[in-house]
Amino acid sequence: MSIKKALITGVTGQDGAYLAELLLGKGYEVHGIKRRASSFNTDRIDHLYQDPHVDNQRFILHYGDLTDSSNLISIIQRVQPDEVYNLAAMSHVAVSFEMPEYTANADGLGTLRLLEAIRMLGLETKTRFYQASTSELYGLVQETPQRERTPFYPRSPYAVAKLYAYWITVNYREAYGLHASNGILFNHESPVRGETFVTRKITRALARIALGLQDCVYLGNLSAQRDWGHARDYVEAMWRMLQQPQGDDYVIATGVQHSVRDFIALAAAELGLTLAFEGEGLDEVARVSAIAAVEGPPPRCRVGDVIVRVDPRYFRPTEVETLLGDASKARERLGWAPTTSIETLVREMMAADYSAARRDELVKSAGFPAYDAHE
Ligand code: NDP
Ligand code: GDR
Repeated sequence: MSIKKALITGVTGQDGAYLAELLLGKGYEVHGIKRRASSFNTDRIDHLYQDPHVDNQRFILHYGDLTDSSNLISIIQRVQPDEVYNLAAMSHVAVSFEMPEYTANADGLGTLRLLEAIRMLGLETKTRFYQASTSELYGLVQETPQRERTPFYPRSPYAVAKLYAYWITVNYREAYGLHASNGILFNHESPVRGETFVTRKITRALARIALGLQDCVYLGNLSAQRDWGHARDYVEAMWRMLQQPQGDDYVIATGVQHSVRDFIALAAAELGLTLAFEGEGLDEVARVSAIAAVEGPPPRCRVGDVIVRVDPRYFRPTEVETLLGDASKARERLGWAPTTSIETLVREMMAADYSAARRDELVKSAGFPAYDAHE
């Protein structure tokens, strides 16, 4: 039997890294598309790197971009993939308000370019297609919990671009018989989540605050509610969708909801900090109200310190206030269920960011300038 080939766009992102690892573990030959950048951008997949000079390489990277059709056609022609996972996107909701046209091009038309490449190359019956759709499609929610039939009401240029991508995927399935599926994934996180998404911003900042590397973190809407899962569980659902006899659309979620405020409290508790939230809106702060003994160096912050402040810079012109998914269809048809609770997710993220902060602390204490990236 010939070895299965998968092509992953967005392989350098959070989900791309977890999916590449999963597929390599299943024996696939995995091809990934990475963008040309002026500095290295493969941190998340460096552990999977295989020397191109040795035989039987099963992880192969190609330069490419979702805004460049000829490049996509050429890669798909060369690879002849059995499965394409379209994970590439300008994926930051807040940034999409600043770059709406680029977001539409990459996230909306980029999906069309891939589908057209598969069709033009005559691969409709060979190549299965996964589209990274999103709970952001529900936006101003029309029903709770959200399921596959819940009406969409996108609230950002990102979500509107993803709405086009969702429907063009459905259209190619219906028009050309393509095995194409939308995974409507609710928020999923991990230690390699991008540092400017709220969960990672919180775990990274609290670790640095606890070690005295920064004083406080500025955040936006603390009342937003999300259904947060672990990326490792969610890439398994992507793969399962493409193993079904037919393409279809599935909600992937945990069915449990927390606010940003709750997430901060859970992350702080991992460091032995209890927080009191005071005020509302722009005045809101979270103050350390108690410190418990935990393993590792004692936190440098003191009871009474304000460690979270609200900054309107992080408010969005139109916000998605609440999301909660119902993944019953995925459970029944794919046999999929999440395996990671939010407590375990927070613990894993906090542990990784705490050890990264300790490294930075050591570098600083040795007299070198400490690494400090800001949004
Ligand atoms: P990331 O932002 O971590 O990764 C996005 C990937 O897309 C990166 O590899 C990035 O490259 C690449 N990319 C961006 N623009 C282009 C472009 N024009 N051409 C080619 N590649 C590009 O996202 P996630 O891994 O978190 O998410 C994966 C997908 O799932 C995205 O489409 C996202 O919108 C969607 N999604 C994510 C959810 C989540 O909670 N994580 C939930 C629902 C959907 P580079 O590394 O160079 O920036
Ligand atoms: P989201 O994730 O917009 O749901 O999109 P993000 O973590 O950016 O925001 C979640 C909620 O937290 C609020 N928030 C902040 N967000 C950020 N980034 N920074 C802050 O300082 C901050 N303070 C409060 C936000 O307003 C929002 O309500 C993610 C992305 O991965 C998308 O690509 C994906 O489609 C969806 O999840 C499902």
